[in-house]
Amino acid sequence: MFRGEHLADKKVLLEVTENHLNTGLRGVPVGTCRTSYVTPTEGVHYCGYPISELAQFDPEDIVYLLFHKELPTDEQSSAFRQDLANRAAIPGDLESVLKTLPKFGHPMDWLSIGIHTLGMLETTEDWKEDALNLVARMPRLMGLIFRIREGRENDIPADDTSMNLVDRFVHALDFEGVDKAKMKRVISTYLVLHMDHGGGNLSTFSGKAIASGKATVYSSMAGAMNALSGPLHGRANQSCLEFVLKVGTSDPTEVEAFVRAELEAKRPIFGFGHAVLRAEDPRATAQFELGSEICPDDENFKIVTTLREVAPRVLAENPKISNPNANVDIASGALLHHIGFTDPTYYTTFFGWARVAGIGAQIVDERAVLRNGKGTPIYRPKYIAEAQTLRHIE
Ligand code: AMX
Repeated sequence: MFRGEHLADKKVLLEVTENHLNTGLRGVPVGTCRTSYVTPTEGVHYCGYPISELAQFDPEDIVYLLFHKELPTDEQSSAFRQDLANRAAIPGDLESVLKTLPKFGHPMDWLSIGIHTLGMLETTEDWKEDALNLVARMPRLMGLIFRIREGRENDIPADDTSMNLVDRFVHALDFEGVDKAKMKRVISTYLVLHMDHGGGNLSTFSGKAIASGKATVYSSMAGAMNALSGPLHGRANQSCLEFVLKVGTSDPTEVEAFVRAELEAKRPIFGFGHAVLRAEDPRATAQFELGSEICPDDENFKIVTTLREVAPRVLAENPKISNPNANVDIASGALLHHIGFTDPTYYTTFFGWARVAGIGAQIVDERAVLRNGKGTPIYRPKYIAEAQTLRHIE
């Protein structure tokens, strides 16, 4: 058993009533999750560790945690890094496929197609092998997506699989005139904070549902990325930076007037509120700490810092809003913008890159570990025929 496993929770039964129907399975228990859970005050925990304790770790060690349910020792950590390096080479011509895609398509569609392509190039029919191979190949795919979409298709640096995950992405990207050390730090933190978020969020659930029919890890993950691309799910981080750019000032009085006007116009205050959390998301806190260290004078970071002071106070005036505090998306866009990623349409791809680890680990658990290794059966929730439909059958 790993740290923080909630055996008691497993005994909670829910009597499903008519009120639960057509609510998107909201709150209906459907399974157990071995990688993470979310609490209202401390947010997400990976294998029992609150995310606030993990934010400084390297992504490789957190991938290890999600797959092995324990943090690695130094020895295990270096062996795992070597293992990822051994898996990292792209087994075929991914570049040519990406070069045929329409550049005006959304980057999330590129990500999904890129993952699908990786699956067409090689699958092993072993859940864990495929999940880890995909984790190891993501940095190159991400780098290629950026470069090819931007028209920098020539002179792409050769892959160096001995590099760590983030270095390999930055190497493929090869941006000029940016502070690469800062870039690596922001991306590394971003990945760790976004790797997993319980079992029932839409992309994770969709990925596991697809895998339950024994589609490959790659097909399941491509589907999960399609789910993540929705504006109500992962794409909220794109909307959040667009919102910050719209605020356009860090003056507290003007920000407050802006927030009130948005609420008056019935528009959401992006970066605030949460379905489960009832405090500031520790992932937001970690990103604010990082921003205060690396870019305190960045205009967008100043705006989000003012929003963090002003918006919760204004939102708290509405008793309907369960959590007026900052969520994970508030500061991530400002940080990514600061290190050179100025186009917010790319932001959800970083989210997707991170989630490949958590969703991959959960797919492995559901397919090869749960129910004494037998795995969960194919998903088949029950839908009840409406009276009108029944009349047609008669
Ligand atoms: N701005 C404006 N209205 C808000 C709000 C916000 N930041 N947060 C909550 N509300 C409103 C809801 O729209 C809802 O209104 P309704 O009763 O008219 O439908 C009411 O307050 C009660 O909502 P809730 O129970 O507090 O939250 P929820 O579970 O329904 O929604 C969320 C959660 C995140 C969708 C919502 O807070 C929101 O829209 N936030 C702004 C958008 C945003 O930042 N999205 C990123 C989410 C990050 C994440 O979860 N990963």
